[in-house]
Amino acid sequence: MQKIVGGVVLALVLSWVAAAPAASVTQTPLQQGPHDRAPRGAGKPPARPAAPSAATRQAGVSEPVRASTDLLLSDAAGAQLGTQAEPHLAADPADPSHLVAGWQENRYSTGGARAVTYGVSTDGGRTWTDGLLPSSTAPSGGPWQRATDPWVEFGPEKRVYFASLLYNASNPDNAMCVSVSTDGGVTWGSPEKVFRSTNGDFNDKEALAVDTFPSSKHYGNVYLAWDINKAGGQPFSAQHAVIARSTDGGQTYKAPVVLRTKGNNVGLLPRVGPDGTVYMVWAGNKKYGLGPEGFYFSKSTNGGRKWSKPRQIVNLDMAAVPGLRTGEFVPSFAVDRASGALYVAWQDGRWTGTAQATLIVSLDGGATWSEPMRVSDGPGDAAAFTVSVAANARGDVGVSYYSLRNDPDRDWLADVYMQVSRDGGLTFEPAQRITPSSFDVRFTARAGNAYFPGDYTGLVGTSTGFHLLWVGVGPRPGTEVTAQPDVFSAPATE
Ligand SMILES: [Ca+2]
Ligand SMILES: [Ca+2]
Ligand SMILES: [Ca+2]
Repeated sequence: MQKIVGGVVLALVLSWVAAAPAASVTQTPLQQGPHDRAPRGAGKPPARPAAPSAATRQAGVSEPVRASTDLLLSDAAGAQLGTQAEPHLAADPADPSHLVAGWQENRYSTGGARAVTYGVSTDGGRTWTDGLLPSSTAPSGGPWQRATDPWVEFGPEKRVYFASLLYNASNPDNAMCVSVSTDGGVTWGSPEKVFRSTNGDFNDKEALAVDTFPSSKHYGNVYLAWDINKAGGQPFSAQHAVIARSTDGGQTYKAPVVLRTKGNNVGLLPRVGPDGTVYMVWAGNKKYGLGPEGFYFSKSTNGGRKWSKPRQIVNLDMAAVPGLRTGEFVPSFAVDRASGALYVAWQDGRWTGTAQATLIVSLDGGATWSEPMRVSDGPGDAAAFTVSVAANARGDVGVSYYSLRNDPDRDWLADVYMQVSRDGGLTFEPAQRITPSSFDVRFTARAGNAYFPGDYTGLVGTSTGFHLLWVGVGPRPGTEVTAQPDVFSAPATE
């Protein structure tokens, strides 16, 4: 049931680019299923489950803080008012209480958002300030119609990089862009166009990494990776994996290096190891048009100029979640800054037929990988989805995910959970519930026919613990809109 075959997988792949300006892009519905039925109590919030029992929450878990403030509540451009989606999070390696976030603001159901927003906290996530990323889309004084795929990372000395996909819905113009802040995320420059396409190619799903290791020969290098959906097919003909680098703090970027042209390639995620090696993990397959078969791996030991031949490191038993668009074919990838251990986590259907958080580990720079292990410890029929992994300064490994385990029907009531390993991913402590009460995912934004918290969430390691950033639905006292998605933040420590 959960295993998706053939054409539906293709539709899911294309759903990432369904809002591409190419007129020939067809919005193919996701699986028909329970999401088509009317929400319970349509038009008003569904009945919420009883308040969580204290027993389900553990010491050391703080009350979540709302990080987003609905910057575009009077927006009249047809986007979904008050919706935030797809949050990402970075912590300054030199001061992990300094957090910078990015998310989508007012999501369009047809793809992308009205704007992307940055959030800054200098007190470990207790308080946040948010603002529209300047000069990007119209609401922030920029030329673009839509923004999406926010990705933030710290560089050295309070530099922060915010990557986004900026594009137009009315013409084929789209670009991979990176904005730079030199004051820790308080103010931002205009987005630098790393790579732009106007010929029908569609650039998508970027992620960024920065070398923040002073002893590395490539200290300060910025690496931006993404896929290019090539024009000329039905609607595309290929999906190339590429990586561009900047050696001048994001002022200019070299022409991208092509990692792989064969098959599909999506979800590219670069990470830098303590010796300056750049590692890349992404989802791919052998033949373009088929669904993702596994995760691919490549690395560069000379600052991103040359890359090892991509190879598959693990197979993927893709597990979608009915009615939701989740991170079902997006790997999360973390490097331990001290040991250099590599961690890749995702949702996989191999354990129970339903998505479960899954991890593989490499202790030798990606030469060999552990067998997959199941991390999520909820009931086998409750999906654990949109998984994130991070390592902290103590060498602990954290894995976070949304879970439907508190919904007796296993369909709409979600919580965020966190699991920690103290032994490098060999064993995990029982899941900690991060959300104090379940939220109904049907109040998140719509992407096509699916509810959409985002293709990923935020998770970072701090000095002794972790910090999470996710999209949930919380109480909104004093506003007319009582149920809508917001970005929430919480620490999880020992
Ligand atoms: Ca909101
Ligand atoms: Ca996305
Ligand atoms: Ca995208």
